[in-house]
Amino acid sequence: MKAPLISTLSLFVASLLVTSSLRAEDPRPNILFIAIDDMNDWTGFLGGHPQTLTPNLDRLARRGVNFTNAHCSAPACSPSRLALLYGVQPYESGFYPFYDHEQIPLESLARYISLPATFRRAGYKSFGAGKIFHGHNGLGEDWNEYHQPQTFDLVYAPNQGYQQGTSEKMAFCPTTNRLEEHPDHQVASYGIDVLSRDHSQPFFLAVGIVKPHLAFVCPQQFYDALPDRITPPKIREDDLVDVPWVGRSMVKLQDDFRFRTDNAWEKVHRSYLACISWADYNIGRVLDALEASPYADNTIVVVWSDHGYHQGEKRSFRKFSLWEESTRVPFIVFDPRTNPAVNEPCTEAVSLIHIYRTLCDLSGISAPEYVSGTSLRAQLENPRTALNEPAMTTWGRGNYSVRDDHFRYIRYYDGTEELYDHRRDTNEWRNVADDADYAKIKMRLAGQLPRNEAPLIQEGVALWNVNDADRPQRIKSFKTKSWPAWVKKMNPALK
Ligand SMILES: [Ca+2]
Ligand SMILES: [Ca+2]
Repeated sequence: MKAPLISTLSLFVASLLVTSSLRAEDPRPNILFIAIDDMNDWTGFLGGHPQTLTPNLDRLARRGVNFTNAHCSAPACSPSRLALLYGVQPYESGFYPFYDHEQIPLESLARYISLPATFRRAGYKSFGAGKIFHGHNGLGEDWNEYHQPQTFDLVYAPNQGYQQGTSEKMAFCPTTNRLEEHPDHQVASYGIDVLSRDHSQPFFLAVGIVKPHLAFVCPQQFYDALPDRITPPKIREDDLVDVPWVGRSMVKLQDDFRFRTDNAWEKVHRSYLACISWADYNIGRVLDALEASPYADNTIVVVWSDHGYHQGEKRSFRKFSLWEESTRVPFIVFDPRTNPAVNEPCTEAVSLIHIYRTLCDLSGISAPEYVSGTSLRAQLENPRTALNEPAMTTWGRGNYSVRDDHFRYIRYYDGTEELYDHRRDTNEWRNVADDADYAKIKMRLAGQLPRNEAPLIQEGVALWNVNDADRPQRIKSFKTKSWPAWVKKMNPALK
């Protein structure tokens, strides 16, 4: 009986040796990939709102490189995430509008390899939880392990905040549930669990946080931490008069109308800030777990939001536009193995399309050849390093925004344009596209527009509010080039 025991023991010891020698032979960094849904620049590290409370993300931004001029590839969950996770711009793939994932023909996706799948093929173990892809949990190859949070009915605190009728989605108020019953808490707990395990291979851990996405609801304590009065964003009443009709058609005037009629904007802003703090709290739990783990010195952390959010600017709510509020996003990369040459943010215009190549480069993995973007390794080593390509955002075929360090140029499918000079006009109030002084700048930026446009992948699926070259007939106000009566009544400054 003794011999088998000894051989079992020696096998066990041998396997331990193999495990540790494997680890010694594979010094590649782990990846902690944190996706946030609908978070704009109302964070401490981007300075978009004076009362926001994001201590955990602020600390990460100080330790890593804070990209303060980062932009999404598309201003909606589905096309933004498809671009980032497959490394392909909407005008290259045809994934322009808001597709629910299962509606995309499989053969279209099969042309590409997702970021987690690329890491898996390279010998990483991939773990995912919460919202990473839009509307699905990833295909067979994406994850070794995927965690879907348990669903609890969230109970809204009675007579607090604001709710539009009985809409569960258009709710802006505290919840009374235990913290553990919220999906983001469970998703963060799963991330903490993965970080507490013993890993014999490098890992790619994706944590998908859903707040501050609608409904703007979260635990009471995050409301209590905010001041009594919430500072509103700066809004110019007549901001839309110099915006072309395609741009006007993207504005969510209906939401603004309801919030103003119901005197609800302050409650909306308060709830958005509370949900941002709640997201920060859950991300902080994961970051603390990483710091306390044996992986702290060899794990790259990347945090990004899929797009920004209008909170009344240009009379709009939500995303779905090509302006700064919709395209600008939080984006932080912390590589504990690198000491940046200067301890300051990177102000270069960067696109989230660069994440794919950056993470592959930092991990010594070859990105698939088709993948767009550029590795940001040089900017991580020295945030002052220039990046000579603008950040492109696409919203429907034919509508593009080109953002560089000082300007935003927008061209819609009908040839109409906007140009904003961020050196003087960070709110994008004054469209100078027709100003002769800017002719050369405009020509330079227009020269960056994509030369080819992939056809739309599939017609007849969920398309959301896209007014584009494929469906110019969709927006009535665009056809008639006049505002409906209710808009004129509500917004006399627009005429
Ligand atoms: Ca989103
Ligand atoms: Ca304007």
